[in-house]
Amino acid sequence: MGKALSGIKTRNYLDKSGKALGKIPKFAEDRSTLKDLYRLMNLIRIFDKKVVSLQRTGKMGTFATSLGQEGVSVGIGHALQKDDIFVPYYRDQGILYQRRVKLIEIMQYWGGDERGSRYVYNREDLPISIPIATQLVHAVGVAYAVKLRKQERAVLSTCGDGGTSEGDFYIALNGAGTWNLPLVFVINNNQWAISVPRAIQTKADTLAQKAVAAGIDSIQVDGNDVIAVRQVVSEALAKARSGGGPTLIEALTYRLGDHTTADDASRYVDKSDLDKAWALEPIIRLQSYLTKKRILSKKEEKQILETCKEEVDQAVAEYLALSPQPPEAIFDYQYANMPSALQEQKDELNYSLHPY
Ligand SMILES: Cc1ncc(C[n+]2csc(CCOP(=O)(O)OP(=O)(O)O)c2C)c(N)n1
Ligand SMILES: [Mg+2]
Repeated sequence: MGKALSGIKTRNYLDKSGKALGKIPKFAEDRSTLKDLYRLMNLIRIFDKKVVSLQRTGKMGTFATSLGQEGVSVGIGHALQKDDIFVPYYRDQGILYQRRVKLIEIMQYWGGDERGSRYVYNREDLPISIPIATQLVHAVGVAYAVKLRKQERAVLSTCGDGGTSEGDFYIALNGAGTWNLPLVFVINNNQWAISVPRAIQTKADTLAQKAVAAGIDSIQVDGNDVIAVRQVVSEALAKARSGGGPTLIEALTYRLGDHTTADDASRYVDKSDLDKAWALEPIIRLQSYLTKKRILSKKEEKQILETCKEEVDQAVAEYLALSPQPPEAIFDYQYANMPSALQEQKDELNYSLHPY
């Protein structure tokens, strides 16, 4: 590890056992909001598990779960306001869902059906980005447009810990700082970039401190404490909307599953590290708090899980009932006006599929 940089703060409200460390934020005094956060984290976990089963049975393409990181995506999604703009990476289903992107649309995307990125209820958020950190630069452009139009909106974009080693990450930070943009970056630091551990990803002691050179504010947050994520992101968004400029947030969490369905993490993740991380995961953390505070009864918890399961099952049934896209659809979504070279390839494919 390199030198620790003083002044980078870490925020949490719940300790490891789910006990409040002090005063909780105002929004978390509302019992139904807390139950909603609990419901959302469970919904995403159930959804992720189901999509993996679909992949294993040949009904889905490669998929990235957010197992263990639900506190990060659910906290962010809950903090965003309708008029804000979200520029995602590929492990953000907990945010997308709260942006009114339908579960079926998320499944269509991972199933190779490009129509999934044409969100029915939300046309301004950007589609999922797979090329690492490129979305951060797109977010700078979007935030620049928001600023030019003098709109009171914030833009939020996410990336992983590995993403912070990309040139695009530094370019985006520099642009956000230089132009004092209404932009919030959140790093989902799940401690792994496929099989590369955080410890050898960078010599920097924290990822948050990478903002210092760009002159922008940064903070770490306990990503397994959904209350803290919700609060820290809300504060950064409010600052962005009111002209206070950008923030970099490093959310500390752990990837409890494989990188994607194309990975087998048991080949490189130490079992005892994984066991330790399971003890800190965000759903149990909030559940302990809610139980201690008598906010959630066993009966309510059971009901919540059942409703989540029903919602996921229904979305999956709809997804499975869709007729598959024809092979030539792979040409259809890149350009508004298809270049002639691509048209030729499409014609060739059409001919080989339907020669007579
Ligand atoms: C520009 C680019 N290089 C390489 C890849 C291959 N790749 C996909 S995911 C990944 C690791 C990313 O790790 P991290 O940023 O920590 O995000 P996480 O998947 O852990 O959420 C890599 C190298 C890619 N998608 N894009
Ligand atoms: Mg990572």
